[in-house]
Parts: sequence; C-alpha cells; structure tokens
Amino acid sequence: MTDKSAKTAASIDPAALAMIEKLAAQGVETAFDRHVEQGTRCPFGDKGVCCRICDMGPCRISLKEKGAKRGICGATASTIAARQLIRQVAAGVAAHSDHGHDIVKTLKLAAKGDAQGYTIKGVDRLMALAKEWGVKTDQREVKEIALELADLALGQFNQQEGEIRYPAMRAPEATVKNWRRLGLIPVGVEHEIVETLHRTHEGVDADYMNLIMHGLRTSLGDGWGGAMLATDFGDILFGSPMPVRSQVNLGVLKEDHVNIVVHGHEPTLSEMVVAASRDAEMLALAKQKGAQGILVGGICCTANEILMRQGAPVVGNFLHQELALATGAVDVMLVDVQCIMPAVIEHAARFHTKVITTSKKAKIPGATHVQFDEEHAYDIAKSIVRTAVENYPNRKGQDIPPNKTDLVAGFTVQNTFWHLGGRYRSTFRPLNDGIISGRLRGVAAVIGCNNVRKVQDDSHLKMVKELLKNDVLVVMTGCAATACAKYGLLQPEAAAEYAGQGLREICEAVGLPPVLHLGSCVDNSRILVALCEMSREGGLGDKLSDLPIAGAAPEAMCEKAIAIGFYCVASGAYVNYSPAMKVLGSPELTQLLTEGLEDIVGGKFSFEEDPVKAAQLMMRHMDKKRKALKLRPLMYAKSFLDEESPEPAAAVSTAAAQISEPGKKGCGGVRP
Ligand code: NFS
Ligand code: SF4
Repeated sequence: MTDKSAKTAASIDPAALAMIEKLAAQGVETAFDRHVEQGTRCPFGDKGVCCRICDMGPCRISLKEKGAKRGICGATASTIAARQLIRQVAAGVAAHSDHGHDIVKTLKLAAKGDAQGYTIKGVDRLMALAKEWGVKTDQREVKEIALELADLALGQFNQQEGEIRYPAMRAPEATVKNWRRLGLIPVGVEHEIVETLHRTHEGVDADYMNLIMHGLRTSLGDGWGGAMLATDFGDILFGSPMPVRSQVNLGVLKEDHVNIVVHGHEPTLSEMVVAASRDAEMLALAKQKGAQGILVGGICCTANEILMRQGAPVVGNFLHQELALATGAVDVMLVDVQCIMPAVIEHAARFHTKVITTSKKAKIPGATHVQFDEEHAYDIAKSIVRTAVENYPNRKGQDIPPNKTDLVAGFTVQNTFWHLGGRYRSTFRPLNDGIISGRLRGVAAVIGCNNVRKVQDDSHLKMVKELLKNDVLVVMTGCAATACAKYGLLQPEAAAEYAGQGLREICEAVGLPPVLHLGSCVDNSRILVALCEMSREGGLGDKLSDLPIAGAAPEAMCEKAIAIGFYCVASGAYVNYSPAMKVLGSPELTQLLTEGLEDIVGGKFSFEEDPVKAAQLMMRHMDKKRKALKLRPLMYAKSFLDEESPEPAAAVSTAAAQISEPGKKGCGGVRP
C-alpha cells in the first residue's frame, strides 16, 4: 500500500492528473486527498480482526504475541474475520441481485405495457432464453412469453426450496456434481443472503470453514443468479450488444454541447436518458440555449451499459467521478445506485453542476431528488434532460482535458462466437484450438474497480500488458475495462503493439482486439457462460476448474468485487485479488482462501499486490492446468512452470507485510 502524498502518484492518467492539479490549486479536496488524510488504516480493521457484531464489543484480536486472542464471547481471529468477510460477500451479492431484480421487474412491466418508453428490443434473446428455461413459444405473443419468463426469473430471488436454475442449466455436469456434493447451489438468491446475516449474528456460526463455504454458496447466487439474470434480461429488454466503436476519458465531454453524465449502475434509466437526449424537442431547446447538441456520457458501470448497447462515450471510471465535475462542463450528473461518492455534491455547487439522485435507495444530502419509476420513465428522463439543457448557460468557465482514446466494446458470448467462428461457423472451436495448439496460453478475466490505495489504472495496465505479451487473451468488464481502454488496449490495432505472437496471429486473423470488453460488472456472468461454452466445445477437460483460465481484480474496491471473487473461485477459477481481503489477521483463514479451497472447489485466491507478479502467478496456474490436460507446449511464449516465479505463499506475506505497517492515526495498532 502506497500513501500518495505526492499528487503525481495518484494516477497514471494525464487527464486525471490535470484535474487533480487544478483542484489542488483551488484548495478543493478529492478522494486522493482524503485517502492521505485517513493515513495508514487501522491494522485491526485492515486485517479483519475487529468485531462489532454485538454490543459487548467492539472486540479486537491482538496482532502481537501478547494480548487478547479471543473476543469477549470467545470468537477467534478466524471466526471474526470469516464472519466479516462473508457479510461483505452477502452485501455484494445483494447489490448485484437487487439490480438484477429491478431489470426483470422492468421487463415484466414492459410486457404488460406498463413501462413507458420500453419495448422488448432483444426478441431473439427472449426466444433463446425461453427455450433454455422451458417456456413455450409456439403460437404465443412476445409479450406473453416475456411475462412468463419474467415471473419465473423473479421466483429465483425469493425461492425457498430446491436450487436456483442457472447452475445446472449452464455449467458443465462435473462442476454441477461437485457443487451438489458440497451443497453449494443456492436455494434462492435472497435465501442465502438472509442465512449469511443469521449465521454471522452473535453466537451462531463460529467455524471459519463452515462460514466460508456459506460465503461461496451465497456468491453463486450472484454470478449464477442475480448478475446472470441482470445480463440476460438486460439483453432481452435493451437488445444484445454488438461490437461498437466509441471513445473514453474526460476529453469526450464537449464544450459546445450540453453534457449529461450518468453515473451508477442500472441501465433502466440511462437507456431512457440516451433516448430523451435524441428527442427533437430537447435538441431544439438545446439549440435555443446556444448548445450544438446533447451529449450523454457515463461513469462507472452505467457507462458500460450504454457504451455496450448505444456506443455512448465513457467519461471515466470510479476515480474519475469527482474529476469529471472539475471540468466545469457537466450540466447534470445523474446518479442511481452504487459506487457514487457522496463527495460529488461538494463539487457540484462549485462547478454549476446539478447532481440528481433518482433511486429511493440512494439519496445524497444536497442533491436534487427526482424519483425514477418505470411507469413514467420517458417523461422523467426528458425532465432530467431539460434540467441539463437549462443549466448549460450557467457554466462558469470550462477546462476539459484533451485526452480521449478510441475503443471497441460490445462483446458478448453470442457475438464472440460469431467472430471467432466466422460467418458460417458459430463456435468456440477456434478459441479452444488456439489454446490446445499452444498458440494461446489461456484466457484471463481482469475486472473490478479503482482504489486510491493503488495508483489509478496502473495495476490494470501493467497486469494486462504482461498477460497479452505472454499470449493470454484478456476479457474485461467494469472500471478495469475503462482503465485499459484509456491507454488504447481495446482496439484491434493493440494486438500488434502488445500481444505475443500467438495471440497476435489470432487477433489479426479474426479482427478482434486482444482485450475484449464484455460490459459492466454484472456482465461478469458473460464470462461464466463463455467458460461453459469453452468447456462444452471439448478438449479442455470436463470441469470449469480444468480450464487454463484465471481472474483478477487488481484495484478492487468494494463488496461487489469480493462477491465476484467468491463466485469465480467457487466456479473453479484462480483469482488474484488486491488489495488483499481483510483476513490477514487470521493465518488459518488466509491459508484456506489461498490454498485450501483449491482441493474443495478447484479455485483459490492469491493476494499478490504487484500486478506483474500477480499476472505471472495467474499464468503459472494456467500452465499447471495445461500440463494436467496434456496440452501441447506453448508455441511462442515461455512457460511459467519452469521459471522461477513468485510462490503464492510469498505473495500472501508480501501483502501481509505491507498491511502491517505501523499506523499513524487512530489506535495505531497498539492495544489500549
Ligand atoms: Ni464494478 Fe461497476 Fe467500478 Fe468497481 Fe464500481 S462501477 S459494478 S464496483 S468501481 S468496477
Ligand atoms: Fe466481541 Fe463476540 Fe460480540 Fe464480536 S460477537 S463483538 S467478538 S463479544
């Protein structure tokens, strides 16, 4: 963990640095400053050994030889850290699932004709999913099919017995068999979240292993439940993405346009805002106010949603939210839920921006609240666009950094099939053949957030470059994808510059970028489905854990990222997660997560902080899988099995050593 007292160590993005500098000159603070102000984090909290679950506490477990080794109730470091961790998993699952729930509900309203402005755009996806779910399509109207499917999907959230449907519907049989043997398939998405809260209540589950197993079970209700539903039903409602060109970074904002920045996660409102921004009445009003047009750009995963389906430009990732306002060119920042810093409101007044909250679940003191509802979606979207247009003449001077980069996004399991297999052969065969022949090493998913504890974008970029150089095809989502897009990695031309020879040959043959943008964080479910397709295609084992693949969240920030890490590991993936989860105060729990789980579910974590070392660990895992599958040696790239590469155990201790730096503030690591 690096404290960034020097502003230049905050980000590698020149646009970000320019805005940070501008704000600093005006004495305005951002997350980068507040990070420094917080100092080194309290080591008890940072290592997961502070418990405030009951009111006899808070209790803390001493990190030194002497001192309390149990809480008042007798809970050990392992119990305390595991309880806390699976609560975080449950919160992440809840966030994705609530989002998924809202999308399914919107489809239901649209099918009934009660959702203003929404039509069912992805009829092909609806038909494909109806078939998968066993919903009859013969002689039935689209609306009728959608209604039945939406009701079935809604039932997945509060189901009280049996199993949620996607795991057995989509995963390879051997993986499903192992999940069933372990009792890991969720009964219902919400059921497991409720059970997590119960188990982690004072005086219930004290067995760290039992707690973690439940964390894995709960997380499957995200990846194979709520998030997968969010993606599939989003594709039904808004249409499946297709490869699309767009641009990224603060430079996409336009001086002579009304700029609306949508920030948050759910596509339901942002899709309508994009539509309303093209409304002739709004465009005429904009002209009247002296603007050339209306631009809608996104931040965080809302950006990815409208990028994937509308080609809307991306203003930035998580740590850009305050910086975008500093351009002085944002007329409205429209937020819904998740990853929204309350601090945006502090910048709003200073830079004329109106911050509009739209969800009853997420209000910010000082913001204007316009309650969104699906029944009046278009009218509400239009009223928000009108507010932005009317605010355009109030700009107090603007300063938009010139930086913007071209990108290609919009990949899905369905259209990637198409790309890899060519026009007449929709199949993953060429991808599998590339791996089997040793031209490609494997596939890595690099996902997740920005985190001020790391230099913005730096770990994403270093990790992805290392993977590409060594013939690993990279798929990305969320703020990670935005990070790499800023530096040009999401263009077909990037293959020539960054990819190893094997990967380059494949990219050039099919015209794909070496990094495929699969969408928002709920779209990590697309990655799970892609892995199922690879497995089904044959030649790469019979379980997901047999595949030469790995995942990483090298700048992870929130509980959603923890939930994603958990369901990837539960699905059999090796996952590098950094900064380390808050478990290092319990060596047993750390050992379970970074080693023990592999024998149980086939996947495990590493907490390596160095992105290049982490990439090498991921590739070593792929090489181990390649060896087990008896695949041919790599054609061009070197193997990491033979090399002296960092041990996972050492990786944990690097992270542990960094986290136990003596504190500067608060309790400072010293027990009172
Ligand atoms: Ni994912 Fe996407 Fe970004 Fe992290 Fe937040 S926006 S849902 S959580 S910060 S990647
Ligand atoms: Fe302390 Fe146990 Fe209460 Fe936690 S649950 S605060 S360890 S007494």
